[in-house]
Amino acid sequence: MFIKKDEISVPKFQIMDEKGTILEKERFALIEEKVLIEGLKRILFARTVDLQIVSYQRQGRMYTYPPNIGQEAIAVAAGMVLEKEDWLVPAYREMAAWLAKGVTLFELFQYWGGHDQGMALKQAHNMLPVSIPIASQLLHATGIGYAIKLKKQKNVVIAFCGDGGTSEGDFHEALNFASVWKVPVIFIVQNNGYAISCPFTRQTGAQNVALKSVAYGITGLQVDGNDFSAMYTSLKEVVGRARKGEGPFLLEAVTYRLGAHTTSDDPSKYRSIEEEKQWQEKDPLKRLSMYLTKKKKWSAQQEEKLVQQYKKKIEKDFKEFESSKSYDVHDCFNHLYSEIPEDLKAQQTHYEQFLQAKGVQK
Ligand SMILES: Cc1ncc(C[n+]2csc(CCOP(=O)(O)OP(=O)(O)O)c2C)c(N)n1
Ligand SMILES: [Mg+2]
Repeated sequence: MFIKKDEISVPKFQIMDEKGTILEKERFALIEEKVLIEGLKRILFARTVDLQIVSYQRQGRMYTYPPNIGQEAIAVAAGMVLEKEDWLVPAYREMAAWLAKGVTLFELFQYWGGHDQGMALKQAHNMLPVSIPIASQLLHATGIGYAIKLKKQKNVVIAFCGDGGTSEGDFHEALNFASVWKVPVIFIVQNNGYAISCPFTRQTGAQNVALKSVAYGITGLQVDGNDFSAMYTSLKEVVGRARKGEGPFLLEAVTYRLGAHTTSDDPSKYRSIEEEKQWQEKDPLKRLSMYLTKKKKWSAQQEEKLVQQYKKKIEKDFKEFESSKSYDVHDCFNHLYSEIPEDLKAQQTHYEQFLQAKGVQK
């Protein structure tokens, strides 16, 4: 009489396992080697930028930042399948996809450096700004999908959120209407195991996120998000079907946040070193470089040389950011009220004093 929820199972799609062994030979053969090399280079670049930003933050040269380390294969694959006119609707932990859309390092530094101009997105085409309010962006993604359909365009939307985001009402509303309207939106949930300190087991009573697609009447899939080849292959197919008018898709990318939630978080308070070590073995960068090294298409020396090149570029752009005009402190307070209330005025004075004491104000 009842739906047997525990008997419905969702297989996790994987092509290359943690040791770099190919499990799905036919599918793997369809990926050109140059795509794998490009994927690895982009993961390496995103990783280098990520580590540098954390280091700048630790030196007091950057504000709070959410590290991407360990999750990069997902955003890299998304960035590689998106075409110019396609839309990217980001959360905040998929930097490689923003870079693919044309966000510059300078803008990235500006944004995480607290300057609103960083998300003016002067060069990135068809991308929404980063969304810090969890899952609110998904409604916009469905709306953009609706507009694309209305205009009879062939573009798609890729929208990101995290496992925590799936508990928001906005997630439900976005997926429900995406399904009803059959819009070309691919919802990628980066399930990195945690929403700050809340583990996935306490996020939902469901087995996983992918299964939720069934209830919405949406096609879904669970993918090993640390397997670049699986992410690339599945997204290619999923984007293709959305372009043909086959409606929305829910893709759960299973991964792990190897770093802290943000630079102000301490994960040792809520998870074990053993758990972190287990996931370090599944690192997407390690996996792909291991495979390509075995094939003699990659080497540790080449990787080190690239990291040095990337670091030079990052350092140059970061210095440019540091010597650029900092944001006007008053912009935090302006444009909220026509007449600024007394309590806000007091906050403003306090803030100015704080910045002066830190020697930040230019
Ligand atoms: C609407 C809303 N509620 C709460 C927060 C505070 N908050 C910031 S990040 C976060 C956890 C999000 O976790 P998840 O969706 O899994 O994304 P992750 O950070 O793991 O990438 C929360 C609760 C917020 N930014 N927005
Ligand atoms: Mg999460």
